[in-house]
Amino acid sequence: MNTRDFIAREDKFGAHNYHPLPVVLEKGKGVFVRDVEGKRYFDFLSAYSAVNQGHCHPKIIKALTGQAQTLTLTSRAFYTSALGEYEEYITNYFGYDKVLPMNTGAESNETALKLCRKWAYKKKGIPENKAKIICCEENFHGRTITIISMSTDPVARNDFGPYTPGFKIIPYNDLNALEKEVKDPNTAGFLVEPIQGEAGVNVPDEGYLKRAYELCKVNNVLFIADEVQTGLARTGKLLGCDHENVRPDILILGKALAGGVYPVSAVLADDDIMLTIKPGEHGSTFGGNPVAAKVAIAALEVIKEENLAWNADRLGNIFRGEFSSIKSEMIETVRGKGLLNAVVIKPKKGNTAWDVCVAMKDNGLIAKPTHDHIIRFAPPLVITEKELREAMEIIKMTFREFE
Ligand code: IF1
Repeated sequence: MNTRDFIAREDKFGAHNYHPLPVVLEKGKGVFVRDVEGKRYFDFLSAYSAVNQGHCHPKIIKALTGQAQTLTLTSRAFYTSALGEYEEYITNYFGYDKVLPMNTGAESNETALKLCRKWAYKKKGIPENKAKIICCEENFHGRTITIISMSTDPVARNDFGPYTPGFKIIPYNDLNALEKEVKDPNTAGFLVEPIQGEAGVNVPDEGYLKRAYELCKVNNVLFIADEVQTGLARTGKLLGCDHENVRPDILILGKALAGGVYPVSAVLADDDIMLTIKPGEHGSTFGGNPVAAKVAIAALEVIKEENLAWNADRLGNIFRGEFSSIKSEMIETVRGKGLLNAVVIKPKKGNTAWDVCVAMKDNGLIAKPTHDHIIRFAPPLVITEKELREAMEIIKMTFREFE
């Protein structure tokens, strides 16, 4: 079977809810992936930041296979020797009293919303069913019905109604709008991405997160950070919120929490919030299973042992510096933090961001466009300076081809 056959098979038997770049991947190691024809690529998507630690990281794979041969799943009907170890590790790592383990980013966002509402009724004293959660235009928090009820993206949202009520959508990076809404006594929380990923790596103004946090504090509103994409060293610090020394009341993690080998997500909070949820009120069959627990510990260890935040910060600066030196009419702007970057593309002679991505693929580097005109560049954080410079040559060569 060749590339075309593999694509035709997915097309025939799989739902058409994605439009992938025409490359069929078979293997991955570190910053590289290989396709079914044996061609090697720099991976500049990193599974949307889930493989920050690099593909098939030996330490994480060891944790996975070791636990897979020992005990995989018990449900939360029983205690396990692995879960407590993980809970202790991750709460110390991020400095929270408690963790609630889930599997996907969407589930952990749902968990945070439920937790916020529970706190609103049990602690803040908001009247039954009146709690309101503020979210931002162009957010991306996942794909459940409740989460798309917060979405302003017609593609994510249209024809999936009726929608869940209880949200107030305000513009991102707008403190005046936030100030007005947090004052409503029925406002329970503010859910925000420290940098908006899917929106095209929207970096807010300096001071936005800090001031937003203060507005929440003063008005007894929970500051909830969706760090599913920005967390775990991606932006050059352990958390996106660390850039402004903000400690979220509720912290949502996913993706790289398992280094891309397993779906693991988590919600962290202190007792005052977390203990408002009582036994039976929330959970999941797989959340906190022994494999997830061991894999997440390994994935978090790798982030520290290999100084991934430091590497992302340093190489991100080199990346944006090099990019600004590319002379191409197609490049409108480059923006980002650490190794979460995006380039805004101005179409030229009918060539779009998609065409640039296809050409980069042919030249040995894969990345994916978002919103037609933006390309995200987010390699695994284990990338070395030498590899980054090599990748930059591929990117530069590709843009030259369109001149
Ligand atoms: C897809 C985007 C990235 C996320 C934030 C929660 C979730 C995500 C900040 C949900 C997920 C993914 C989902 C993936 C594409 C991808 C994505 F383009 F859609 F926006 F990364 F940029 N919060 N983002 O970014 O996590 O439930 O998927 O584990 O194909 O939908 P999930």
